[in-house]
Amino acid sequence: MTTTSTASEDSSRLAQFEARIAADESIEPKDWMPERYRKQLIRMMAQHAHSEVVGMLPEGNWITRAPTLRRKMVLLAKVQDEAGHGLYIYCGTETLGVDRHDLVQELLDGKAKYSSIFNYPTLTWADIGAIGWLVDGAAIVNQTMLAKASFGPYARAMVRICKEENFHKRQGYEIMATLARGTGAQRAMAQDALNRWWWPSLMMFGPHDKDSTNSDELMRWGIKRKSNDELRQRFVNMTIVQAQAIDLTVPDADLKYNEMTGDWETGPIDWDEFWRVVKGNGPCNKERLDARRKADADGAWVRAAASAYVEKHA
Ligand code: FAQ
Repeated sequence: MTTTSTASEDSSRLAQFEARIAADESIEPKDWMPERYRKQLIRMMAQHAHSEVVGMLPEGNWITRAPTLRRKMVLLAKVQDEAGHGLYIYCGTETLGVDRHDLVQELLDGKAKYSSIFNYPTLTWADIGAIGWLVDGAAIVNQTMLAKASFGPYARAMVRICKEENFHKRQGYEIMATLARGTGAQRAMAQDALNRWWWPSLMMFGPHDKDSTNSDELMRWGIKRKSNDELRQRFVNMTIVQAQAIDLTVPDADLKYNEMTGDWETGPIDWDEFWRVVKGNGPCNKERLDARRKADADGAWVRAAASAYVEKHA
């Protein structure tokens, strides 16, 4: 009897919830939500927060080697921004009833996913340009849509994050444009960085729609507004023109323009490589997790001191 009334109560709440989604209302932390909606948001937001934090490592590697003081200041500011993005999103997950320390522990234990892109090495200064241009560029395309996500705290974090990502993208493109019109060696360095970051950037958008296990549910609940392939195509169309403008060539012999659709069509993406990286076997997965574990251990005394201070003044 109790079970039946709970089930019917839940189905009426679910109907109300879905009506709110259909009316494009923002869902806020204290509102009723299906458990699956909450779980999906925690999964996706935690992966996103981890990506921002792990994403500091490839670029952080170049702060001491930036070629000028101006470049160093810009890069330092950018890397700090990424830390801030991680913090906003971890805060957002806590509105869903989880503790960020548990999420971070899952990352340190190697159980949580983060974006595949951050498992590639930054070999030259041009890689810093390529990351800003391509990786932040891809992040903007993806996150501009997430700024319209149905969950209020996530959507609002995205609005602020996208503003900063725009600055990141511009500084990266400016580095690439400067190198591309520099000496022969600088130009070759820019082209080499584009060659190495192009395909991993396309993989950031996730598997093709037919292989995306979460998309249907996320789109039904207004968390994702566009599919992985739609966003990837939007990014390709924007970026090819930007590469042409600075006379760099995208490393894809099959790339062609489709007059009918107005889309640049790419050759096949190497999904074996993608899954290898996602499963922990990319070029830098071990190095990235080791760096996070070391940072966590080195920061233990700060956390202990902060908690002791809070307890003393409670
Ligand atoms: N890497 O069913 P779908 C940034 C997993 S932030 C690793 O299609 P979904 C800023 C996926 O989790 C970059 N794993 O998944 C920055 C799922 O596994 P699960 C991060 C991936 O969620 C710039 C499985 O594959 N941005 O760059 C990846 O519907 C510079 C099946 O996939 C976000 O996190 C991948 N690339 O769509 C920072 C944005 N793709 O969990 C520093 C928010 C898929 O079922 C420096 N997230 N997987 O075990 C999203 O928009 C979505 O989660 C997608 C994936 C589009 C990433």
